[in-house]
Amino acid sequence: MRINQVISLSQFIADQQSKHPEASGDLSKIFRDIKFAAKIVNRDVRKAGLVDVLGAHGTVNVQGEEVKKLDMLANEEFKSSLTLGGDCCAIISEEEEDIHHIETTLNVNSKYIIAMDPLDGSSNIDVNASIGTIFSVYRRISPIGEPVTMEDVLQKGTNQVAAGYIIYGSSTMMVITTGQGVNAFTLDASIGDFCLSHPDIKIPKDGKIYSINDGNYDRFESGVQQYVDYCRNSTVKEAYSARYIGSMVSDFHRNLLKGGIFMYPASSDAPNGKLRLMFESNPMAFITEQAGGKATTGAERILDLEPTEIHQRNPVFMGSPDMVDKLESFIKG
Ligand code: AHM
Ligand code: MG
Repeated sequence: MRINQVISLSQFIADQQSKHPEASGDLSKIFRDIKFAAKIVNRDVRKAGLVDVLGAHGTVNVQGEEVKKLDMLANEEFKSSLTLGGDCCAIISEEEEDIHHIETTLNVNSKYIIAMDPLDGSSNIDVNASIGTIFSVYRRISPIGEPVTMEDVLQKGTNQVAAGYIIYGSSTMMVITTGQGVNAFTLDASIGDFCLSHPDIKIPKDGKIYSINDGNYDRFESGVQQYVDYCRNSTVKEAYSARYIGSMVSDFHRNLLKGGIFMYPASSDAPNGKLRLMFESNPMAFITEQAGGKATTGAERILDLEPTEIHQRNPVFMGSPDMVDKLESFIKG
């Protein structure tokens, strides 16, 4: 009998680390903890309609947005798993105003910092559409054992050691990069593990999908409006399709696999756009570039942005390189 070879996420990370004899193995442990939390969040998302976890939590997060119960649960679950694992010394989260220091003896002597959006696309929770978790892993700059500083958590995207997202969709999938390409692992519920399903993902060089909140069109700068006009009015039959669900992980994931551009531009009422550099832009930009795509604010490469505050926002254009080039040519006039 022939048995198909199944590569689990843990096996894959271990194999990658074995190519670097100097690696301590701590990054594998970070993925172990993220994987564990992802499985718990996945369980909660799957039964969200059955138990009382849907709907607003009744508080607002640090950006003044309503916090849903599932956001809170996901935040706690990732924090808990990363704390118990002992290999993460601090977390910054879209749901936390400040640095979350982890002060157990094990954690203070660890070197990794996590930036995360524990449940992105929260407006989709109540309507049963796909949502996701986004994360980045950074190595601290200050000496191990000392209190984690702002400089440790506010690092440029180019400093990411790893990044990824988990999409809770028709299946649950984790898409990751450690700077050696992009790979995706689908959760096989029957064995309870993430298995390599999409090795070495490359985004198509060009695409047909543009994803943008068209309702904001009147408030975009003219270059962005012109690009949207270009996509809408292309004379080539069926040249472009608009696809936008309002859940970054879902919109991004579709474009990564099929080719396309995801856009969340600045608008006259939101001069830096909506998406957060540390929690959404940087991890997705790292994945985009590792898959052969481009990620820009329209003026500069996202991964080169110098962060100045935990919750800062920036305009986002990312996806197939030819589409991003075209968009930039409109912005530059
Ligand atoms: P959230 O982190 O509060 O869920 O907001 C981020 C989400 C993204 O997933 C998505 O791309 C964007 O907000 C959609 O915003 P809009 O509804 O303004 O189009
Ligand atoms: Mg978010």
